[in-house]
Amino acid sequence: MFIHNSTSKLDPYSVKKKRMSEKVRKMFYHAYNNYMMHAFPHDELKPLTKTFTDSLSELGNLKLEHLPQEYNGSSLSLIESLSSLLILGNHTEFERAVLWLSENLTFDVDARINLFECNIRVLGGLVSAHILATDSTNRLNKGTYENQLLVLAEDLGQRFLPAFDTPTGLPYAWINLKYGVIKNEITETSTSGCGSLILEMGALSRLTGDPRFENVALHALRKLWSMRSSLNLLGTTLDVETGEWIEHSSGIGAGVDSFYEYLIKGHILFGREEFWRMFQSAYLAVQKYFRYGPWYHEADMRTGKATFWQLTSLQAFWPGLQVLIGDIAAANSSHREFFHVWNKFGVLPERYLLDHQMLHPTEKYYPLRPELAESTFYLYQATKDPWYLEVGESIVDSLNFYTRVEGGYASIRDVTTMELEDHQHSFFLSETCKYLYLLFDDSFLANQNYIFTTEGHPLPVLSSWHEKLPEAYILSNFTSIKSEEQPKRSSAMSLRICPAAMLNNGHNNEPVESACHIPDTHADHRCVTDEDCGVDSTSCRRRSCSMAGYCGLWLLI
Ligand code: DMJ
Repeated sequence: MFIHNSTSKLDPYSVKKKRMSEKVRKMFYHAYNNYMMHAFPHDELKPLTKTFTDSLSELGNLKLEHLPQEYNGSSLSLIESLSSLLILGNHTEFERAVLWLSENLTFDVDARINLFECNIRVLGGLVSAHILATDSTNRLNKGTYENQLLVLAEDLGQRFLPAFDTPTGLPYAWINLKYGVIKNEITETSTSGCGSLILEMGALSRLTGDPRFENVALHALRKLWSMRSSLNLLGTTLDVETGEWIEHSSGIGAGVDSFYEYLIKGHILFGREEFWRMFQSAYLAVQKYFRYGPWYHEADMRTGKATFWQLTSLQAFWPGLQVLIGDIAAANSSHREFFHVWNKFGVLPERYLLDHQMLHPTEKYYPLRPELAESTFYLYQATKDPWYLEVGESIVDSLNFYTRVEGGYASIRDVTTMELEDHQHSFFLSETCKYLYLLFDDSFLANQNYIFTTEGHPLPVLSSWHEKLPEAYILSNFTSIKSEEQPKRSSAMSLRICPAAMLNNGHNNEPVESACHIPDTHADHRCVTDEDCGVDSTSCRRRSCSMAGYCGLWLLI
């Protein structure tokens, strides 16, 4: 995939991109400046009353019981904004924020936090910003940055470790930052809660040289994977002490979403074949048991029978994930359905009952979620189809029309009335604005391959972090010195898209299989069911099993 210079006269959309990226920049600063003015150093802004909420200790739906009087929050929205500030080119504010956090942030507080949320938002934010701060291209003032963010991240990572001290190695969902796991702690957690920690914890280990963070996250992930059913499906919630499933029904949305995301992104970041194998099986099972045309319903992990026919706002990240593995056709069709629902309501409702064609009676809200913007960004990167720019513009317009208020951006409580709620979630700064900006201006991605964590924090793909480099990576070596003739690639995804023309220009003109290839189970391509068949290397289309028992591209998607 070649980057299109947004200011180039050759790009017929350059004017629109410039106009839209400026619009999104203003959106970000409206949200950020209001947070800094009315809520900082607390966690999140309440844009209607211009006050604050210390939500980190409440994330995951439980209120903190032991919050000390003098607690001023964890500056969550500032941490979440760090990488966005750099992407927008605001080095001065980034540096100011880093210095403030270095001098003032402490995790030694009697606060019971949700491990998953704190991992993706705080640890991920700090680790990503540390890497960006130490990247020479970011021109930070020499001398002012002395790894302070990494010191904070390591301290936080160490406070996470007691959560993994369970008979199964699966971590508790909740931990007190000062005192560790509290007595009679809840033993229920979600699949994403214990199965999507590997990017942040792995990165922390690579940066500090302390293997414990990566080890505990890997151990938990392997344990979780061992609990899959014979259909390669997982449930949504489980008990960390017994290792038993509690909720057997699952889909690709809440409670499970980032589990799938971290398998493929873990593979890209760390080059572990093990993650790729898990991902292949898990992905095929999702496509087989959850997918219904462009929609994804939920199913029982034991039987594969459909349980709930619901579209949820969180599912909208799935097309973006499909872009990473080159399943563009499927990504495109699902994305179109999500956008259709967005258009119908003006934003994406949290839950829509597909079987009743109606909104869920209590989940009619839209908390400024990023997932549709995220998938739109990925699909535009993969296809350069200007239609995705139109989608992005429409998302930006809706956000400004319905959710912008004087004090920031407010969530929508009810998409049927567009009544607002007094909450600007931190992911609006780390994800929603970031993906919209990158859709229109991807210059940040020009010279480095990044993957984005589930909270939108960029982590560079480094060959030194790979345990073993698969051939396809070596042949398209992203660390090689670029000559004038060599096109710049825009991101880690470029290895994953199809058709993979670029990858076919290997040494001696020998054809190289595209990275999205999934081989058939049997080398002779014989099969009993579609599950025995993989994904075609040039078209990235799922093969299916013919009547005669051979894998092939028998059906059009
Ligand atoms: C974010 O915190 C992350 O994207 C997470 O994976 C899912 N929920 C929110 C955004 O909707």
